[in-house]
Amino acid sequence: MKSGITLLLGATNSGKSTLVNQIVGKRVSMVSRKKQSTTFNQKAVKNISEVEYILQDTPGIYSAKTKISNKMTNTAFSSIDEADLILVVVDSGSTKNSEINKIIKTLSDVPHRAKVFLVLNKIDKVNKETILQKINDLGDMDLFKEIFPISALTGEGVEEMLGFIKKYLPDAEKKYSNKKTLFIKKDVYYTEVTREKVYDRTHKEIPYECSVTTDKISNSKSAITIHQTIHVHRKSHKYILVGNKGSNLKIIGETSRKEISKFMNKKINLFLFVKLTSPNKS
Ligand SMILES: Nc1nc2c(ncn2[C@@H]2O[C@H](COP(=O)(O)OP(=O)(O)OP(=O)(O)O)[C@@H](O)[C@H]2O)c(=O)[nH]1
Ligand SMILES: [Mg+2]
Repeated sequence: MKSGITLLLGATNSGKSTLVNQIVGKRVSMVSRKKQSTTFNQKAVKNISEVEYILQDTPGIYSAKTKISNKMTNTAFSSIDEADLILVVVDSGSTKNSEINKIIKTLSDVPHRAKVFLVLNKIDKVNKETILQKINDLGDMDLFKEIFPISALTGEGVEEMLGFIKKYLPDAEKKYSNKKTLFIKKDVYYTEVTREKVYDRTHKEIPYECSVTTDKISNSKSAITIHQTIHVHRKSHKYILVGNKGSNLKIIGETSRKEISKFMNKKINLFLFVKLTSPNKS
């Protein structure tokens, strides 16, 4: 039996959470076309024959220095010393290398025992020349044991990658039961799902300025009833979030409810409230 932690590091939007979901085969990590969708280091687990892959998703790394970016970057880097393997995930179509340079620098400065691999993601949307160029740009570094061109979205190359990296995982007993895929508390998971739907249905600054809380959960035999509040700080945001005759809020609630229901395999009653609060209260 092999078992170990694989840490995913990369710039925001490079596709780390999509890759975790693709491997686990379930939506356990929040994915968004917007930046900063993952905000904490989240574990998920996948068993394939005699191998237990414990995947650790992280927030995107930022080269820019703002308060929030620093916080996210520090969170992501905080798990480096626990990792057996590290996958550095790069968007093959992106020409920006400042984040990956920051990761490379950190990995050479911070002591760790992990083997490091380069994952060139999103190969479904770039041509071969672009991929080769990227390999040329990043591939000759001593740091990476191997380079995997993959598409986290379509799954291309993912199985081969897992097959290859398993030999670098330590021989160890299984740590988690086969049933366990979710490593966060249920209320955090419910909050994350709704937050993702708010991201999808709003634009510009709103997603970053509002927050979601799960206030009450009650379980019965047939259903789980969840009460949540979306906290906004401006009247105009509340107006946009709720939408014409509540239409936007309705879609947010419905998509969130359906996803939670699919995951929990149970009927979900979801009550969503929108509350105008001052920024430091929510
Ligand atoms: N075409 C294509 N799109 C992808 C692929 N992987 C991820 N995406 C898209 O890229 C966007 C960002 O994906 P995420 O998985 O949220 O990226 P992330 O690295 O987790 O981002 P943060 O959590 O903000 O750090 C989403 O719109 C995904 O659908 C891929 O292989 N191909
Ligand atoms: Mg993410």
